[in-house]
Amino acid sequence: MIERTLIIVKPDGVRKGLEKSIIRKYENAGLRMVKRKVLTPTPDLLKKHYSAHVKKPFYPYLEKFMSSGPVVAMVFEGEDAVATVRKVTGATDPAKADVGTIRRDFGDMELPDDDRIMMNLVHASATKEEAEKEIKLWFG
Ligand code: FUP
Repeated sequence: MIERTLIIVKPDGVRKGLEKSIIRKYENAGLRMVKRKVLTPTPDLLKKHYSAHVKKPFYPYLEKFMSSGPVVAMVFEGEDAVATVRKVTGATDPAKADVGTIRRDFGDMELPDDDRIMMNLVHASATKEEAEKEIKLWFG
């Protein structure tokens, strides 16, 4: 089924100049970018985006990291876009992500500024429902 999903190149991905390489990974998986915008997310937007995590002990560090600079929010479209994007993105912890995935190939073994959060280059919607909600939140 043709679907749409949300990708966010996080501040670490932008600072490392990885936007184009990341886009190419998704394009090589047969998807195309249909929306793109650059912004520095506000705490209010992040609390909505990470509503499932907002009460967790690591959340303040996650918010600080995600609002530390510009991110690139994008919508990708294609066959089974949600699952395809998650596969190409790789596991949450870059050290556990499969070879060939974005988080593994472009991630590094450096310790993050704050060791309580994982800086893993991209966010990708986990389910079709989450994708629809997140696209509305980030693109209105
Ligand atoms: P993912 O769906 O792979 O982005 O991962 P989650 O929704 O589980 O987590 C969202 C973000 O919170 C991750 F990208 C990294 C961060 N996180 C941590 O830093 N530590 C944790 O224990 C869990 C999540």
